[in-house]
Amino acid sequence: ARADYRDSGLEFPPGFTFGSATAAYQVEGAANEDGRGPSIWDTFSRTPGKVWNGDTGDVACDHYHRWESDLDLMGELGLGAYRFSIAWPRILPSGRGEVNRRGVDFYSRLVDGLLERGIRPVATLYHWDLPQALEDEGGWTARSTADAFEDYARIMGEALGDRVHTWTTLNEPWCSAYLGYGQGGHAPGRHEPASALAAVHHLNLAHGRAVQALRATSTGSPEYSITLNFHVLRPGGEGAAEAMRRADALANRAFTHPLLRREYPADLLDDTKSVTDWSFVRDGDLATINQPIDVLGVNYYSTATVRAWDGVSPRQMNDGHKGDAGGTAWPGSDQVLEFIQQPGPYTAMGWNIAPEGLEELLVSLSEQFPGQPLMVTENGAAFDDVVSADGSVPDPERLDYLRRHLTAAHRALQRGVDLRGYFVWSLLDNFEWGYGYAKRFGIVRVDFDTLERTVKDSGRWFAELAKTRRIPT
Ligand code: GBH
Repeated sequence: ARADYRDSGLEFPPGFTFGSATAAYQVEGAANEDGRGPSIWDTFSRTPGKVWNGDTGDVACDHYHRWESDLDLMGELGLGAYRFSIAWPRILPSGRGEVNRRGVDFYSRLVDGLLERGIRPVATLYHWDLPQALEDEGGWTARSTADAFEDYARIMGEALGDRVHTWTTLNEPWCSAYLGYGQGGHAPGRHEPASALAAVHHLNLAHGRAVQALRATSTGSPEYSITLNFHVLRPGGEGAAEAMRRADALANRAFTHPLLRREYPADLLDDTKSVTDWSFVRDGDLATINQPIDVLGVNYYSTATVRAWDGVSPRQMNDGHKGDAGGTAWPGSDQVLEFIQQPGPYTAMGWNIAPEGLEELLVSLSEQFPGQPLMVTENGAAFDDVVSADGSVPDPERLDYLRRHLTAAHRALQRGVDLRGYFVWSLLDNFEWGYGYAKRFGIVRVDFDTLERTVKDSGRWFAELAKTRRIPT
């Protein structure tokens, strides 16, 4: 096998899903329309200094109005599935209570539009846009947020559970907990290590409650899933083995073990005992969290290099628009961990390009959790695209990134991993959280002045792959 992962001609099995992914706040816009309530990302992005250039999701890609032509585009690209998220504040403007029918109707039309085009709807209930009213009551540090999420899941199961192909409860609860409540680079922007760990548990609990509620209400036969972002760790110097164990506990096993093994790892509880006593975990919670899932969603972008940080006081991590990679300390443990810059090459995010990390991650997960089907629910790269004189968008670096990671996914398949599909992040250039519109991940370019869409070379390449199931030459 070639060491650079630049293979072509490799064939994926029949039934392997090729799709694209987006998230509500990143693409929809229409922030104040049809009864949508405010979310923590509206508040955060409107707070000066939090997001690059003061960008917000007020308009984003205007997908809320352009959804039909966006679905046409996906149809033209021959994509088999679309992973989108539902904005909780469109359904329940105050997080709980009265349902906003216009919000429900939008997603109902979207799902029908997908099915009409032969594209499977993969719906995520929570991709970070918590209703602000719930944050005002404590957000994910409060157990009541998991109660509200269960009600929201029941409403969505009743509304769409006859048609959705795959339900995903949460996207990357690691980000919600640690970036939202610990590091503060994501909404709601809090810097409280103990709160981050309470958030980890309440997100896990919310997942379990939501699976139960969706199962009770969905009349079709949807699959159930959660999407996690994993840290594929590399040693960064002295004391790195211990730092890697701690980082693996905090970042990976804090989610996989309650979800799939009905336990919090003993070393995690011990490592964090000076931060919290974990008294927010109540009798019965682990059984609730440990619902069988049909597929585990895996988001992968790069590896992470970690070492112990021996500073005297917890260092402030980077602010959001400078990102979460490189030289950052990570609260939430009684030993501060430091993530350091990795060897390149890098994407425009400063994240290192390491396709072998994806193969390693998929193999490792299938060894740790035998029999658990996996799905790559996000993989992709930001680069500074240049539009040609003829209007086309050649993006050879993104195309190369995708080719190498799809080769890695194929190698994992050949090593026996039960991998069901691959979703590219993202269909469209969109609101890249703390980076605003400065970073472009799309296989389709969006001109943020005219909102015009242009399929990039990587998009045509991905369409060819989806059509032939072979990595194009
Ligand atoms: C995903 O987050 C999101 O789901 C999606 O909304 C977003 O647009 C997309 O990715 C692109 O950012 O400390 O060096 O290991 C990914 C967030 C990025 C968080 C990598 C952890 C680790 C960098 N993850 N980061 S490092």
